[in-house]
Amino acid sequence: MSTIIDNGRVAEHNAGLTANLEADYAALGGMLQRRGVDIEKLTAQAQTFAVALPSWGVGTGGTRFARFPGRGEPRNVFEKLDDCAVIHQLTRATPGVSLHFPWDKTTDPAALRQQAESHGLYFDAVNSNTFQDQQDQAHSYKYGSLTSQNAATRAQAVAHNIECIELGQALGSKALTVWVGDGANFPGQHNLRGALERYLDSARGIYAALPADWLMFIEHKLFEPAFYATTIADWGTSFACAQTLGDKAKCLVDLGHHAPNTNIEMIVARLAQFGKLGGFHFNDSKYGDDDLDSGSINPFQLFLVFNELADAASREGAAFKPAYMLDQSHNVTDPIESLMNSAVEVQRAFVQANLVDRAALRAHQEANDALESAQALKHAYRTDVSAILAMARFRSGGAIDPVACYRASGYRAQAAEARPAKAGASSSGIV
Ligand code: AOS
Ligand code: ZN
Ligand code: ZN
Ligand code: ZN
Repeated sequence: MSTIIDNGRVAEHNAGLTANLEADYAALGGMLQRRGVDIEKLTAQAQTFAVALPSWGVGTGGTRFARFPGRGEPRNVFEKLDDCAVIHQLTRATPGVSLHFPWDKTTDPAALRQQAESHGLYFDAVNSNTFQDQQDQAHSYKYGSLTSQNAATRAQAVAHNIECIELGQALGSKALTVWVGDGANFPGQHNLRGALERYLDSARGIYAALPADWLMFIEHKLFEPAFYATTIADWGTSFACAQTLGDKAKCLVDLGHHAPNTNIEMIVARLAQFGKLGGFHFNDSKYGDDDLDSGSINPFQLFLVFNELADAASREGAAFKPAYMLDQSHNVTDPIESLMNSAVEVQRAFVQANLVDRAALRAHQEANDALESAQALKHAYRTDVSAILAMARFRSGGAIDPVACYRASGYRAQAAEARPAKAGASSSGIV
């Protein structure tokens, strides 16, 4: 595997931290042993963990008010892939990259695939985009795409999704994520049922084009850009659509796409129970679709989501593998640093959930011992598993402290030199 940051530098970074890591790991291992837990098993599990990177996440995000570009932002999909490779090199937890079309469209998919493979990366679900108009597009999505009143607009949106599948096939992807912003800003603007009927009709056209081994993920979102009624606003609608379309259609849960105080882990449990949990867009939020770094606001919620995933995995075994992706917008941090930290936070929740003593929890539940049931979760959640995460990275060839290693590498400064900002450019296809 060709690495972007010199492996010698990573080794040098690790050498300075190995003694402390060994000591922390031994202390944690001893503590876990007294609880009947084998640290080595948890570390081996942590080494298998993977969460895909969003290609759009390596550029600085923005809001509708402004975008403040960072230095050395990637200007095309090949440069985005390089940044993703750095994140995976140091964290060893992000081998998948989720592309977004047409932003990441290339005339040379073979070269892109080759570049990915040379860095030990593969392509995860591809994302379609019918929430904005592209230059020279025949029909506007201003009033909707898959739900448009205009049959030609709907056909164009379906054709775009089918093109995404074809582009994804050339890259080795196995799933298409469809999020549409379609909806209404005013009561009465849409016939609520009619809009969903048109959505389903369009979605059937996309579904019919799925290769046998592909999945279609339906991503719901409560609101924005539609502020009165979003057509695919909640997991109920998403579930109904997935059921209607067929086995290859599943629901995607973006953690920021729910009403405040929604019990997201319960949605996860429901979707898993009925075989419709397709995957996740991980991020965090305080108010809405904030797209903040995973685990930065409500890490306990992230843990509870993984607790449900661990429960589902224990029931269903290897067949249960929802797609894990990050979907974040980085406005005030270096995106590479945010994505590294976020991947580690999601991995942390995964490890903590594996630490839950499920037999004890079940016994407390059966005895109606609410207090001890809650403590069984808290006990796992309060355990600082940082040494396990660092050891997993170290053993997999990554950095013990990814952010520190990245800062010491000077990668951002080199990128700033190699990728001079284009005057007047607002974004390189990154919103
Ligand atoms: C939009 O809010 C969704 O989270 C989508 O996943 C979207 O495609 C992604 O954020 C890229 O813009
Ligand atoms: Zn999303
Ligand atoms: Zn979102
Ligand atoms: Zn978003």
